[in-house]
Amino acid sequence: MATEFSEFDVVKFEGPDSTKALAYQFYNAEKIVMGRPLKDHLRFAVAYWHSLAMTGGDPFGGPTIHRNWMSTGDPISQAKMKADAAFELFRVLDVPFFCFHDADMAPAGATLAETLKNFHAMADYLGDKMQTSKTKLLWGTANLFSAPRFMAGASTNPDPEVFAWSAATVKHCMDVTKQLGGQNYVLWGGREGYETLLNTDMKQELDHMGRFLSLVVEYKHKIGFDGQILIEPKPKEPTSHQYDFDTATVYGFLKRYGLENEVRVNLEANHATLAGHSFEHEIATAGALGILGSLDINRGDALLGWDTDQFPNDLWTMTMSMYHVIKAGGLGKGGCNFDAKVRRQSFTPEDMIHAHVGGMDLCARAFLTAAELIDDGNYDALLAERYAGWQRPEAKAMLKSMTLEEISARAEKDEIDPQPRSGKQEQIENLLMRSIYSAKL
Ligand code: XLS
Ligand code: CA
Ligand code: CA
Repeated sequence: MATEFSEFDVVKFEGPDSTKALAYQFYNAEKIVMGRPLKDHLRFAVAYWHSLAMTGGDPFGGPTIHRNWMSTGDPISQAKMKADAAFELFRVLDVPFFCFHDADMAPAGATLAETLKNFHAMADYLGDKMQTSKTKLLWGTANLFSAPRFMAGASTNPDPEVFAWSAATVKHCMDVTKQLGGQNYVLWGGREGYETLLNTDMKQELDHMGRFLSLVVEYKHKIGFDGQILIEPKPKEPTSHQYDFDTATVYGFLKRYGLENEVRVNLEANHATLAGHSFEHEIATAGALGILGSLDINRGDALLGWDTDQFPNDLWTMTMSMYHVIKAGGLGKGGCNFDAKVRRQSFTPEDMIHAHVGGMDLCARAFLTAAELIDDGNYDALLAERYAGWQRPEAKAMLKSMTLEEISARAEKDEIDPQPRSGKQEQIENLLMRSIYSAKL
């Protein structure tokens, strides 16, 4: 059946000189970079929730985005029309992946059993659509935050029956993710945190969250799901404090519950900035700790203090983010999921396509520039020079075998006298500015 996106042609790569608005200037999917096609490095995904389910509503006003499937027929036929539109959007963008929450793709029923029945029916419907589509599933996840039962959290809820409801939902979501060939399963702790410490037993809640995640990992192995389990850090909103605050906090949590070799992170740009970090900081931290999993691509608004989830447009930060992705060994089974929504006034189907084309082109340009930056080696050479002293034998010995007394004795004997050295920040900034803005791609 024709959908809102059916009338659009597939967006094609036309190169940097193209003047066509709906064409890729930089996302040349098949271009070989570092030995592999660009599309296999970036692994772009459309987020079902923002691109198909968002209505443009905000705390001050109702929906502005009205699609055909939102008002025609019963809930299951609406979900099927939405899926038809989703696969048309994927076709137009020529995007290799998508991501979903259970609640985006299937309507809730009156009971848990009915909700799960709807979900499995829609999973079969999506499975059939995937047979004739190039677009695969990057990750699935459960919405454990919208329904009123989750108002005090899911696995951290004081009511054990909410823990059980959440466990059932995640079990079925993992089954469906596996059924559809998903490559990751994400847990975002929407309300896993607190609004006030006054009514919260933090230790108990953390233990429950640790137990829940252990159950997820155990089930993953039991069903032979060979994708990655990912936690998505976010410091606040909707709760005033979320337990998965940032990458470093999540790593501490994983260590505490013995899951650091089982679970990685799905990092979102706007969550990084809400935590007072840059996106590249979070990626570099995950790289350093060996837990980089996947990326949610978007941006916040420096003038607004909340999670605005806008499509990205900052070339500098995206290039440095991609630099750290490459340094961390790439995204592996992860990818770049556009967890981004068009603005309230951008209600046409064409707006949705423009948004993704711009985001994909920005990431592609950033990745190509980062690869070039690494290839020409000038930036890495400056970094290496800064740490060159650690190549000396006495420096290496401090990291390996020497005791504190031996280090002290050597320092005293050699009468060491370290002098301040320039950090070369402005020189590095200039070098990067030239590389980023004058890259010949
Ligand atoms: C919300 C989160 C959410 C997760 C998936 O802020 O970004 O969309 O990515 O539940
Ligand atoms: Ca996200
Ligand atoms: Ca967000």
